[in-house]
Amino acid sequence: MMKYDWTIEEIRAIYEQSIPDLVFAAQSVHREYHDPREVQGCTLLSIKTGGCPEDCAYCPQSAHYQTAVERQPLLSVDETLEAASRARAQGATRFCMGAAWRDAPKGAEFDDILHMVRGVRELGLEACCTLGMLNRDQAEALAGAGLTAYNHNLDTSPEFYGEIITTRTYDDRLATLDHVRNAGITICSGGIIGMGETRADRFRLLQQLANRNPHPESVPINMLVRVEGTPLAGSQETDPIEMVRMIAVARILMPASMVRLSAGRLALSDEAQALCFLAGANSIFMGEKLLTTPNPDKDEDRSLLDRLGMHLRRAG
Ligand code: SAM
Ligand code: DTB
Ligand code: SF4
Repeated sequence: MMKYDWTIEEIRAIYEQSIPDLVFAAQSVHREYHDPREVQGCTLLSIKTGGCPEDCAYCPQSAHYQTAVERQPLLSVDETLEAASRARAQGATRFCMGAAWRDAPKGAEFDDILHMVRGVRELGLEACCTLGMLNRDQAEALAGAGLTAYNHNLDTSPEFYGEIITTRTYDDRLATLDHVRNAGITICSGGIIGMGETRADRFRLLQQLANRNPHPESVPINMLVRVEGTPLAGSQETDPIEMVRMIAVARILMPASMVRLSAGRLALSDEAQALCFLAGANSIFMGEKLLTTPNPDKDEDRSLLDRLGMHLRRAG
């Protein structure tokens, strides 16, 4: 049942159940809407890397922090489409292009992005971009090029947001999501756990996502990747069980959405990842790199899915 008026008390009650009860509830919902053996493979490519003017405390690409990330200007359309072909050959059905921008550019660079989107669609892949803030015209142009989805994470609760990012507001984020929705592009929006937030912040993030009507079609749940040089480098390790809870609750609140087990998989055992799939995760990023940080390689993922009797969603 679709519901868009979740209260914090309802979310808390779901989140704080025992793991057997929570995972059972999530798996039951999952089976009503999805094939429990199937996972979507998405491939990420950083098309513009580093030097970002925003100060997101988790991010190795912010120009505010000294990290090992090397800056790279926008890739060419050809380089990007070659990477998309390789992703398709590896079994990905969605190709996600990420850029370290505060907002999407205008002019020649934006035209390149539109070409990339058209090219990715022509390969028969879903195309997703994450380029920072968009205005209405940019969202409409991306829709015209055939963009499937736009990723723009809310990251955390409105209350905790200012502790993590000071160069933009939660309302800026919501405004871009509205432009994306109004242009007819599907929304990919989720968050990060392990940044020092409380459970109450997680409930509020889940509430913000689940009370959007329609729900975001895809919900990435990231576990903080602690990167040397960022303010959050010394954060405490995240308990993988909290990741399972986040995924399960996202699945229950947004039954038809794709829930993506996103950044942080290298810090999860095979067994923890299996629990995440049981809890309703049905999408992963494939390939040895996310945007700038490492990710399990495709052979490891194939072998894990094999051992679990699961498989990647086939194209088409
Ligand atoms: N600049 C654009 C933006 O912020 O929307 C797009 C790229 S940005 C890197 C995309 C998302 O990556 C962020 O919203 C954040 O949720 C996630 N992310 C960045 N660094 C991360 C980290 N160290 N650990 C986990 N997730 C991270
Ligand atoms: C999302 O939620 N996670 C991805 C994607 N959307 C763009 C990005 C994760 C980035 C992790 C840090 C890095 O590799 O730079
Ligand atoms: Fe820039 Fe995005 Fe990183 Fe924030 S998360 S610093 S906006 S690249």
